[in-house]
Amino acid sequence: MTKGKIYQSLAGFYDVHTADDKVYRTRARGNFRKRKITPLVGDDVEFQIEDGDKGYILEILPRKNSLVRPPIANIDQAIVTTAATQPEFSSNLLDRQLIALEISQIQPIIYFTKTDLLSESKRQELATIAADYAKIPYEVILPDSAFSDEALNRLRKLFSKKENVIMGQTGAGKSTLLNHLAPNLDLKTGEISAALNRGKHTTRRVALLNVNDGLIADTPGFSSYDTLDIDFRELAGYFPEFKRASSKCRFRGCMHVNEPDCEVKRQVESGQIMKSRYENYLQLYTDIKNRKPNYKK
Ligand SMILES: Nc1nc2c(ncn2[C@@H]2O[C@H](COP(=O)(O)OP(=O)(O)O)[C@@H](O)[C@H]2O)c(=O)[nH]1
Ligand SMILES: [Mg+2]
Ligand SMILES: [Zn+2]
Repeated sequence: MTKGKIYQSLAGFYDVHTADDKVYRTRARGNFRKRKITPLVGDDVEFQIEDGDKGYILEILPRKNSLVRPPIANIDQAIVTTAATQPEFSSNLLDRQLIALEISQIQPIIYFTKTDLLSESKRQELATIAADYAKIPYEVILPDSAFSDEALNRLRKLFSKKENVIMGQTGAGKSTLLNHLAPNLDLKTGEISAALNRGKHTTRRVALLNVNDGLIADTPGFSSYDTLDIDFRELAGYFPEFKRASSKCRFRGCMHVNEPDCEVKRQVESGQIMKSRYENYLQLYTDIKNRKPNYKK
């Protein structure tokens, strides 16, 4: 039996890379399938070689974490590619991604794309938003000019030696960003209109790429969201700045909604906590609280 890591998944095949840099095209055959486990890109696996460069996966080694959207395992860090415009910046979309990452204990890096398309006043607005996210604190990269060397070098430094994933809405600029990081990748970009015309993603492919000493997964992007698989009472804990403030709320277990003497609400009033984050919190809180129980679990 041989050990390796899944670098790519496509149409039921998994490309497994071994430590000696060989690649095997495999299928899933192991016992794990009975446990309803599907191999994911990023999985460390044990597999059996067959016919030289083919094989089948027998075992999936324990995962550190995994994401549903994009489907990937054992991630340290995620670059949340966020369009400053085209599509319009949405704090709701950004916060949902940040929460999903907090739940999976993956470190987010917020990278703003398309900053070159902003008017000066819009740029100022975004700079304030970026500074507020940096205070939470999140790692935020707002390039002075699109794909400036400074921005790219900061990103390269942050993700070397780690397993990273690039995420974000379709058309946010994920593939373009990766091409700037490593021009030899030559990834296809601008597939958004074709994707929309056909009413589905152009590609379901998820692949790990070697970039500057780190691994990074390009992903197809998404047009909608999965509901967050958490209890509404947990939600505030995934907002680092709420969690910090909550020690000063009058009630232990304060949900920061209707309770009196709530420090989170106080900090929203004083501007220490972003109003948009609090509004997104309330919206998600209500959504999660009102949704029907999931009987599949
Ligand atoms: N002006 C401008 N266009 C960008 C930028 N980043 C991406 N684009 C364009 O936006 C479109 C979608 O980019 P793509 O990388 O395919 O997005 P993906 O779906 O997230 O992989 C393409 O036409 C890119 O050329 C940017 O920073 N500035
Ligand atoms: Mg792409
Ligand atoms: Zn509170």
